[in-house]
Amino acid sequence: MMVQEENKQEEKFRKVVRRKTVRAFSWFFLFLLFLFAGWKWLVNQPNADGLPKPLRKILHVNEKIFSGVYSDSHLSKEYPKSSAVSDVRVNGDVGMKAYDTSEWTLQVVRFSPFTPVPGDTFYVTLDEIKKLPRTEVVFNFKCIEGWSQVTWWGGVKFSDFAAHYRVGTRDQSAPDKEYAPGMIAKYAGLVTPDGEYYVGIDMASMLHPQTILCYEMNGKPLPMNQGAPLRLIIPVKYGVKHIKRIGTLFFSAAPPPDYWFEQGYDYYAGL
Ligand SMILES: Nc1nc2c(c(=O)[nH]1)N[C@H]1C(S)=C(S)[C@@H](COP(=O)(O)O)O[C@H]1N2
Ligand SMILES: [Mo]
Repeated sequence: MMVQEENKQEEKFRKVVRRKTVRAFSWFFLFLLFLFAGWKWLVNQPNADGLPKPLRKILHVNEKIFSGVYSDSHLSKEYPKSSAVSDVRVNGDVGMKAYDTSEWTLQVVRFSPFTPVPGDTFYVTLDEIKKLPRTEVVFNFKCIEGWSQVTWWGGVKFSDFAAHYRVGTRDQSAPDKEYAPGMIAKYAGLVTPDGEYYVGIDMASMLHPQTILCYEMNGKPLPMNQGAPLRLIIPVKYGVKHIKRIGTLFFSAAPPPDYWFEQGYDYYAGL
């Protein structure tokens, strides 16, 4: 009698366990199905600049939030020179094939919203750039691959360069005053001499006081593999925007082509 009762209880218990197990697995299976359907949906969405539209939208929202939170005057933390590393990492060699820097001049194309006019394109030598006020920045250089290092750079503030050559600014005395008022560049585009690497950057970030056209590293001339003779250092952005070996600088109202953006990365790449 006792044994029978126990068996019954056990049978009942087994049933409950079985039912619960089946139910749990069914939910789990449904969950997997849901994940799979969601993923299918996502990858089948129309693409926007190399990413499924919903993902691109998230990046746009990110950009809105962060460009609002950080004003143009927000400064990146600076460090003493003594904390800068001496063995600066070399990362990325697109557009960095063998090159004779003695041939180099910076090609600058002024923003011309209408048909180009004579004088839109001009060339600046390294000596001319070095005559502009020299500045330095020591900051934590961050790459989207997940590494960072405190590095020390020297050059001219882009804002000083822009004011001197009257490019990409609101200067009313600029020779391009025949351009319609309000039609100022929204972006700068920078390209390596061979056209292989290129970035597009919003003017607010370009004119930021820590953004420099850089020709020195650790107090010495910029090494070849770090972008000699001239690279961009822009602490408010991730490493991808710090283009090495600038050949051409131009300005535009629309976002210029951007190497890593075309691979699906965030255009803004702000910090
Ligand atoms: N011309 C050129 N500039 C470039 C790259 C590149 O591949 N080619 N890589 C970028 C990336 S992803 C990073 S993190 C930094 C690295 O700069 P470094 O080599 O001085 O560390 O350069 C940026 N500038
Ligand atoms: Mo990077």
